[in-house]
Amino acid sequence: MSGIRPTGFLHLGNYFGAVRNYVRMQDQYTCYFMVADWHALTTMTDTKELATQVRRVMAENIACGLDPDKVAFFCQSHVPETAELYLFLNMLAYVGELQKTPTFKDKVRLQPENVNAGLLTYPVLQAADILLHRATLVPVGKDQEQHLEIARDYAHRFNTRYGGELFPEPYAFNFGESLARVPSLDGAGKMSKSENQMATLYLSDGDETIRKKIMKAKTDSGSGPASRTAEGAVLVQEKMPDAVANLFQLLRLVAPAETVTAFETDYAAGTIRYGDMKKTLAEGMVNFIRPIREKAEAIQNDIPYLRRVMEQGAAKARVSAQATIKLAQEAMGLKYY
Ligand code: AQP
Repeated sequence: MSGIRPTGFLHLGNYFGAVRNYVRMQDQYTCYFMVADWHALTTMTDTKELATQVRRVMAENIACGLDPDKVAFFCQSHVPETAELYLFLNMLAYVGELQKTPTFKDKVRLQPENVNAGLLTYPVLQAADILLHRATLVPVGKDQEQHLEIARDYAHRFNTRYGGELFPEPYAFNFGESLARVPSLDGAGKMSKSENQMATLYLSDGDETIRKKIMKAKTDSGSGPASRTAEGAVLVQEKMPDAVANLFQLLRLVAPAETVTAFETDYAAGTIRYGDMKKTLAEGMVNFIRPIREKAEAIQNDIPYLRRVMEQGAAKARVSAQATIKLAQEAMGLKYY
């Protein structure tokens, strides 16, 4: 189980942190993936573009290889059972704990004029999304790791308070590897839909935009760990600067291993030419993003098809959701006859 907020165009972070794993999981697991439109409402006050954005995120997931026939791919608000479980879990969520969540603190900083209760209880809604399908594996990026800890707490608290083992503990999942965190091109934080847009590569970016963004990315003034000053003195850097490490991380995502090794060797020798590295990275990204962009554009405009996908996805998700809600009600003693 996992989800993505329809707050803008998908970017490389969403792809490598989440969607790539959705696609890898779809042949091996029973999967529930959703577009988290209720979550979007915590930060989105103007909903005029919401419908377009929901369709776009749906289209982009499908363009990346997600097959709506293999998984339940749905829109969060089409599964109203989510709201019932959210209410139940709110009774297990402590306000003090929620206030300490780093993502809540970040949002308070970013939108001080709109610190709504939905923002505070975002982790509760997210736990409801996951526990509703009694999911155990949650393919997400590094930024979501802490929310999974909260979801595990609620699963445990529910089982302890009401008895039984209804909810298994969910874990962030990346096929045994550490969780992905795709850095922004300016080295200041992660790529994100709603922040840092000039330093984020979107799956909708045109070829020239991709090239421009990458050529502007920060590097280093030298040419590797041992570089020379204008006076000829040798400077040795102990640690690869973050901006350069970020570029290598991005290069590894789209370039063959030999190409990465060649640039690493140049870097170690102090002879790397960052302009060449960026050009290689830009072409790798263009070739990676272009087919996804073109496919997503076509799907996004096919509203009857997307409607079928959403209806089919919600129908599958509601079977699992209704079964869980029934069991939760029974465990809680909400059965009066
Ligand atoms: N940079 C990233 N690297 C790896 N994974 C990432 N994810 C997001 N950014 C990165 C993963 O993508 C999934 C969807 O998360 P989201 O909808 O919260 O995406 P976002 O880009 O973070 O969107 P917003 O709207 O801009 O959210 P905020 O304001 O929270 O940053 C998740 O699995 C996430 O881990």
